[in-house]
Order: sequence, then structure tokens, then C-alpha cells
Amino acid sequence: MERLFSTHDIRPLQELDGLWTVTLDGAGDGAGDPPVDTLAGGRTVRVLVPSCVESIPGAETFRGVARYERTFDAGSLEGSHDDERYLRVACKGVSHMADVSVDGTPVAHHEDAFTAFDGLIEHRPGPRTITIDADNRFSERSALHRENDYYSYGGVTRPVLAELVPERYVDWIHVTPIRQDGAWRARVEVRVASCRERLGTGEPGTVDGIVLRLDGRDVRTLTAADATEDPLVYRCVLDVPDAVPWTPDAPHLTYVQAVLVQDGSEVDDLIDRFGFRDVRVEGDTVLLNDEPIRFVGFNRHEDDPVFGCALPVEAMMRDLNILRDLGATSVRTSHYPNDERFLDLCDELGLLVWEEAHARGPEDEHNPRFLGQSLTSLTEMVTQHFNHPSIYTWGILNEYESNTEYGRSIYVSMYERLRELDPSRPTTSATCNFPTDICLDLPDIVSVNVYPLWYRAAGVAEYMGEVLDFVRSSPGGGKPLIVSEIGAGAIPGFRDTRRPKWSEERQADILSEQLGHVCGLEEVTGVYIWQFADCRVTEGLFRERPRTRNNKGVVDEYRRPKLAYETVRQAFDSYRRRHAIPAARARD
Ligand code: ADA
Repeated sequence: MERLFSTHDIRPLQELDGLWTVTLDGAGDGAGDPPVDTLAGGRTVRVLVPSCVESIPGAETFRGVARYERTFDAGSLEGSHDDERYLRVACKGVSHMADVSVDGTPVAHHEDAFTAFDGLIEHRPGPRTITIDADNRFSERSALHRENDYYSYGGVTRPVLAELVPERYVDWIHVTPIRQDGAWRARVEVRVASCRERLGTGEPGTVDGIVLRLDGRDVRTLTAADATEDPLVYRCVLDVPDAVPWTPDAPHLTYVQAVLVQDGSEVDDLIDRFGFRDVRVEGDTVLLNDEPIRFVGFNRHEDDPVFGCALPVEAMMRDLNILRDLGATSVRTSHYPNDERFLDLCDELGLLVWEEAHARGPEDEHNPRFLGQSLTSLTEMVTQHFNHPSIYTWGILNEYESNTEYGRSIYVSMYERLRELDPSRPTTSATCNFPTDICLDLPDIVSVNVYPLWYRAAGVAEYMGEVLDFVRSSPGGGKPLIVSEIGAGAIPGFRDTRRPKWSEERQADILSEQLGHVCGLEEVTGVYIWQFADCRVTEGLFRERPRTRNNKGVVDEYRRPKLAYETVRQAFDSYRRRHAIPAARARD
């Protein structure tokens, strides 16, 4: 399932989820993981797409190139018999370097595991063979994927689609809701791409215009007078007098469709959803539709002991139900853009999302590719996820070098790009540099990762006091403040009433003290526990990682609750009661 709704009425498409063959060529990662023996040297197996290479028996620690192949009947895509049609292969996520070809012709190269990309080739009916080389090796070529405190899996980990597009097709729609004097308007932008231009085979074809529909009703036809060329983007502002707002308590979604008209016929379309809501920062407060918001929630990795990072939508919903049972009202997609179906679910459930661009700093050495690849990941994330109303903030550069001039230059470039891409949402980045951070002037929301009683011996009040004093006296003073990480580890099943480090008792004690303090701080807008579920990490890199997992989950990797589950549930309940935030779980 590509999304939670149909993205096209007109464009023919086929989801290529299903059985593919994969040939593995790997040699271990040299970073402590043992080499892959059984599958090195080119054994071919059949796997479901999407999934992770690591789910294949014998390939649990695979690092190398996995060659995926599948033949499908492109004739089944015929929706019209126009002469000039193109096959568009859309990959929602390949981990982490990808090369895609059709019948041996290269159509796409992509360099990040967590954003979508596509490739084009002229269409012809009949069998077509798609090959995807998914390379998950760590190397200089990929600055963002490396040994980490989460696991970089391999494979075709998100859905793949085959679509039939005309020469000119709808690339994306962006809707920005605008609230003025109690009435709603929508700024709509529609980007139209040209296959000829992308393939370098000729001048772009003409377009008559774009018909815009909201919830199935025609609302406007856009013509050349509404467009700017290079790239071709149609723009307008719609008055929507009957708009139903989106709020966490009543997450109403509105469907938008852009239909491309050429020679009098509707030849292509794209459907997306958005919500009538605006988010802004005023002083130290975050406002959603003019109401101050506060939230409690979790950092979550896309990680599962069975599925790796390729969680099926059922497992995403399982996680969301547990999060809501815990009383969470928000989730942070640490440390990369998430599968869009997870965001679709958050939109529907009214869970607020901090979506984070891919990067978990600091770098040991400065890879010259870091900034370019970070900017690309950021641009793709914002372009692709622009319409999700659940995303209230974009996050960048978790714990990166916010304490050096070099680091600051990276933050400046990233914030500049982010504000160009989406001036409508507040921005943030999680820092752990106290008291040396020199970048707190840059974000709209200041976010701090703090681990009192775990990495810091100091008591919670004492340590938080130091952090808050520093923030107040910095250019970040007076901005909204989020505790973006707080937590402690426990090895699941290790119970000991003497409460030693790593026992479930100790984790529950620490979380109780941490939350007891930070949830009571008036100036703290939101709190995210590190983390939701235990997740796999790279072997060898982290000394303090029993079981080769980050064990700070409140549930273990199988989502079995640890002792701290009830502690957190109670702390979140009393926080929500104090601030009159209804429980998400009460809404179903
Ligand atoms: C950091 C980091 C997380 C995780 C955490 C921890 O703050 O942002 O990814 O590594 O620490 O468990 O130590």
C-alpha cells in the first residue's frame, strides 16, 4: 500500500510490491559486524518488496550491494493510447545508495535511504525489467549513513510504483493554509514537470491549464497567466469559506487534486491531502490555530526486530496505538524523514509530528559531501511531506556541531534553505551543547537533549537549572523550549529490586524523577522521551550498548512494556490533565 488513500484518478499506476529476486554481494562492513558468509558471492533469493535485506536468513549483518530485479507487464498500465507516454518508476525509499535501471538502461541514481525519488524512460507495452541496486556500505560517498546509534539497514525498504505519465505531468502540489480574520484561504502551488526536459530529448510540450479540485469539487482552473516558467509552477490563493479546520482533537483532512489539461483532455493528475491549520511561534509559545499547544511524546526510530526499518503499515499502526495508550500526543521522527504512510496515520489520528531531516551528528571528520547531501535530504523531505498537517515543525541536524564556527556555517545554510522551502512552519534542532552552543539564534524553537541521572550525575533540578540558565542568557532565551530527549536505559527482563544500572526498576525511577521535574516546568512547551522502543545499533561503535541495542525504550524491541511504561503513562496523564489536553486514545 503506497499511501492511505488513492493518489491518482487519471494516471495509470501499478504498485510493484510483491516478490522480487535479490542477489547479494557483500563482505561485512568492517565496523565490527561479522562478514556475511552464506550470501556473499552472488546467491539469489526471492524476497518481498518492501523489506530489508537483513530479514533474509544469513544476511542479518549484510553490507554490500543488493541487486533487486522484477519483470512486470507495462501493457497493464495502458490507460490511454497517446503516442508519447513515459514509464515513471517511483521508489519511496531505497537504503541507502540506489541505482535504478529499466531493461538495462539507467534511469535514476539516489543517495539517501529516507526520501523518495524517481526515474523515467519511454513507455512501450510488454514486459519490462526493473533493476534496483541498493548499496548499504558505509563509505566516503555517503556522509549521512554511517555506524550509528541506530541501524542503517539495506534494501528496497519502502514501496515501488510503476506509473504511466504523459510528456508533461503533475510533479507535486503544495498547499499552505492561511487564516485571516477567522476565515480560511489556501495558497496552492502546482509543479508541472516535463519528461523531455528531464531526459534531455527535446523542448517541453504545452499545457492548457490545471483544474484544481477540493474534496472532489472544481474550484479553479489555472492557466498560463497563473504560472511561472522554469520550473513550471502554477500558483493561486483560494478562498475556502466552508473550510473545516484540522486540530489534534478533530483532525479533519481536505483532499486536493490537480488535473493537467492538454488539448482539451484531462491527461494526468495528482491527489494529496492537507489540513486547515496554521502553526506559528509568538514569544515563547507555539500556537496552532491561535491556541497555545503543549505536548508530550516520544522519539521513535523506524526499527523492528522482524521487519528492520521496513515496517508494514500494520506495525506502524501498532506503534501508534501503543504511543496513544501511553498518552503521547506527539512523536519526533528521530533522526530522518519517515515513511509517508506513518505520516498519513499521524494526520488521521491528530498526533503532532516533529519531522527531522536525516543527520545525527557530530561527524568525526568533516566529509566534504555532508552539506550537499544534508541539503538534498532536507529539500526532498520538505517537498515530499509539505502537506501533512500533523507536521508542526521541521527539525534539522540533531546534536550536530552547534559549538564551532564550521558547524555554525552548516546550520546557517540549512536554516536558510529550510525557510526558503517552507516559511509556514516553525523550525528547530536538538542540541546537547551546553554551555557552548553558538547557534541558538537560528531556530524558531530551542530544543535540548538532556540525560540527567543517566549520562550526567547531577540531579535533575540542578542540571535542568544549568541548562535553562544557559538558554535564557543566550539568543535562544524567550523562544519556545522543548526537551527533545530525556531518558534512561534498561535491559528488558532485567529486574532487580536493588535497582542497579540497566535494571527496569532503575529506568522507571530515573524517568519518574526526570518527568516529575521537566513536565512541571512552565517554560517547557513539550517533552519527548528517548525513546519509544529499543532499537538495533551498529555493533562495535558504542561501548554502552548491551545487546547491540539502544535500550532506552519504554517498550522493548518487540513492543513489550518495561516497568517504566506505567510510570510514563501516569506522568503523561497528569501533564495532560494539568494542561487540559485530551488524550488521543479517548478520541476513537
Ligand atoms: C543522543 C542522540 C540519540 C541517542 C541518545 C542516547 O542524544 O540524539 O540518537 O543516541 O543520545 O541514547 O545516548
